[in-house]
Amino acid sequence: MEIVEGEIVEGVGERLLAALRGSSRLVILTHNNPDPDAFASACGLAAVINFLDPECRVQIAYGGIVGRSENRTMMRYLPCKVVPFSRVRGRDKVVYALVDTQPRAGNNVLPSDKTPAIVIDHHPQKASTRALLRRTPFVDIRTGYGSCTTIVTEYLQCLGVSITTALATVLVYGITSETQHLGREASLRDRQIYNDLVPLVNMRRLSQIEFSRRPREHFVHIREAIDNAFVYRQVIGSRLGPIENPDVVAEVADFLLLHERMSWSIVTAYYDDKLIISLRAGNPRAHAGKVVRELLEKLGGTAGGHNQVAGGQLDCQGRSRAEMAELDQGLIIDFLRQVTGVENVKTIKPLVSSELKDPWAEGDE
Ligand SMILES: [Mn+2]
Repeated sequence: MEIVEGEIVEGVGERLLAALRGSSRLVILTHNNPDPDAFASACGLAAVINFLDPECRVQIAYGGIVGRSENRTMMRYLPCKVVPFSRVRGRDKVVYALVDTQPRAGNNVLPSDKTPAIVIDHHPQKASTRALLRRTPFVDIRTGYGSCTTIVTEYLQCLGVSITTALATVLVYGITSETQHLGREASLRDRQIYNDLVPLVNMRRLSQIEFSRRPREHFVHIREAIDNAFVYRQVIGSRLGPIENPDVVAEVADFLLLHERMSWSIVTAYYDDKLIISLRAGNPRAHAGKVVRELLEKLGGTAGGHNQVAGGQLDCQGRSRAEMAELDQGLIIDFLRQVTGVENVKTIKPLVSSELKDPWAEGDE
């Protein structure tokens, strides 16, 4: 059953239970390299399911890794255990829920032969996911919401599930981190739910998560990102080349957009045989999701996102370093053309370094 945007979540308990069809095990999958919104949504949904059916064993799992310091700290404080999907046993005997992602979106590890029981998300639907969603018993996608956490918190409230301090703290971090403290892509509902949750939060813990301490490598990554940073008109970007921590891409994209004169940031990197891209826009009506889809889908990649935050990936298995360098550079030029309207893009300048180096140069990892 599909819930129409803005509809009150009445009857959500019955509908979720019906979707589970009496199954004794539910695996809640987040998107790969989960962010705070994904973790918080998963924990909220786990609390909902535990409340509705205490007999059902709920596990939260993710693909990829958790690299960002804030997210690693958050993970330590989650009210539920979260494991890499590789650690989930009996994958054929469980039912699946997806949060903050959708089947076939290209950013989750839902086995390709599975139809999920539950999909809860705030990203726009893609043509490739539509057929599977029609067969999914419970679908709640609300693109007008700034965070997926807000949707799940509505379920908790609607069902009268008691929200512990630990849960409230991660829910609030899910919302604030996703919306930059309600300043980016947040709706009235995000704000109302945030206001309801704040009195329950352990503020000291919230602060510990947001201002988490970082390892030395973090500073190395930041230095490299700045060394490689370029500007062209109102666009700032950085090509990171091969990396070991995919979370760096989104983090650097956010960081570069702090530049006072820039309205777009783009960051590319290579991880796990994929070229990954993160886009950020300062304008709330920038259609970053559409821009990144146009950029990647013609090359066979997957992409998505909202107005100000978007990303995508392109499978690059078997390509040589030289081919990768060309592809990476080509994507940046294509993007610059699209958002600046300049047909013949040249004189891309370094942000601070004396000259831009090639992140794909041999022996430079
Ligand atoms: Mn989200």
